[in-house]
Amino acid sequence: MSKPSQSNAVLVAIRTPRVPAEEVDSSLQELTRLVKTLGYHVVGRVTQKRSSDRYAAVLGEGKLAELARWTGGSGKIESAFGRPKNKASAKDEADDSDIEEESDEEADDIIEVAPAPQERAQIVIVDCDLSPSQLKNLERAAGVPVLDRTGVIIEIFSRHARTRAARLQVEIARLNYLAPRLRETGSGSERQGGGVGGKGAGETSLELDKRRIRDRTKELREELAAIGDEHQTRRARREHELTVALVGYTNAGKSSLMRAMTGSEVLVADKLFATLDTTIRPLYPETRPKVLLSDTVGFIKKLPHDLVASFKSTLDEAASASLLLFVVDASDPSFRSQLDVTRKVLGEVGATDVPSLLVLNKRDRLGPEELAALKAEYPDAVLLSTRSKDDLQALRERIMGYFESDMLDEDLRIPFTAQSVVAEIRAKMRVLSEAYDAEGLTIRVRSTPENLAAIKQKLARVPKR
Ligand SMILES: Nc1nc2c(ncn2[C@@H]2O[C@H](COP(=O)(O)OP(=O)(O)O)[C@@H](O)[C@H]2O)c(=O)[nH]1
Ligand SMILES: [Mg+2]
Repeated sequence: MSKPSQSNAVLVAIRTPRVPAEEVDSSLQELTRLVKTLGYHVVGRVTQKRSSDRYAAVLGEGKLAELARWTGGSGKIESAFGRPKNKASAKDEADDSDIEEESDEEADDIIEVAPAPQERAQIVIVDCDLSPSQLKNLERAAGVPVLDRTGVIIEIFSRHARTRAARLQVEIARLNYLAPRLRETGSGSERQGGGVGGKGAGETSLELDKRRIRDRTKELREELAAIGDEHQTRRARREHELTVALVGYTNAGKSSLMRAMTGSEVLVADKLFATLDTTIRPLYPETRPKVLLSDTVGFIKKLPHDLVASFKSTLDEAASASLLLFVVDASDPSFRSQLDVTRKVLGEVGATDVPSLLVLNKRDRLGPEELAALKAEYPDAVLLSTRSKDDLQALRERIMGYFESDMLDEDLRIPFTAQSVVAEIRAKMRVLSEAYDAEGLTIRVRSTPENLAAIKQKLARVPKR
């Protein structure tokens, strides 16, 4: 990686008594994957048991200091200018100390020494949603930007939004998220959160920023309404392309499948490149006709309600696909309910008429009995592991078989004057046989009806000698 120092993250999680430990872990695992998707390298984690995740400082004093060791911050909430804490946070701080003793006993991941400078994190990412003032406090203590779960998800959605409607939708969500988190920016780059009572020259500019956001949001909503249904145009654009969209929860194995089926291992090895790269790629080795695979943004557990609309619009890719692959982690006990949600949401985004195939992934994690039971339960599904070359080949054949069942075999008569058409035929159709004679070429092809019709139209326009 060229600039590792720009991309280290440290994660923060609070374990509250109400949430079972497994849930906190799986949520943190999911967050780790989301954060990697954004191109960050997770260098450390700071977790704490607390009675609530609503404390003004989020973490207790000891844990704040631990966090600061990762980021090089002060570990203190006071601003750099020594402004005393306002009353509200001082009171919270007092509450904190009650819990502090209990929580600091949990020594599972206390880091005694500061990490090496190259291991320092440039961002803190918190696995819960933070109020604007919590975010501000944590940024002060850490001395680096802080992103919460919703912030991470919005960022991922905005990278995955492709159509204009999807981009508008995500932009609206981003502004809604941003508006209450805006704060005064002092002179220079120093972020100076004006305390609760803080009034001053800056306030007008803050008000101005907020008004700009309101205006912009209104504009975006109007634009969104004006676009109406893009479905039709998307369909038209894709008509001649065969696309397969991978859909399912994060961690199901969509990206692994994508990599394995499109031969893009090299690119994915470095996440920074992978995220900049488009997520639509042709099957490799290439097929005739060409089949494109697209990786959608995964379904996320506990998706905040405000983000549901933007999440759905990032699924546009799937709604215009020729075939959907529902990918599930068959070793995850909750895959059936996840599959239900996936199907339901895809119906809601207008993908009801797209044919689909169920892919039960990670079969290497299951025993013979479980495998037999799954086969009986889902006789039409493809049971596979992305780590098995044979399984991947079988899936490839299944996909091609599906498309070919819709295809037509036909003899095309091509005069010598139409060589350019031959190149197009080879690119778009599967050539079954070819024979030359004195006037030209006869090619027997297997093709989608659309491609066949298009080529025949071209051939009809070719001047006869
Ligand atoms: N055991 C096993 N793990 C897999 C398999 N396919 C993917 N994984 C792992 O599952 C995790 C999630 O995979 P990923 O492709 O990133 O999932 P995505 O979130 O759906 O894109 C990764 O740690 C993969 O290495 C498989 O066939 N077997
Ligand atoms: Mg993925």
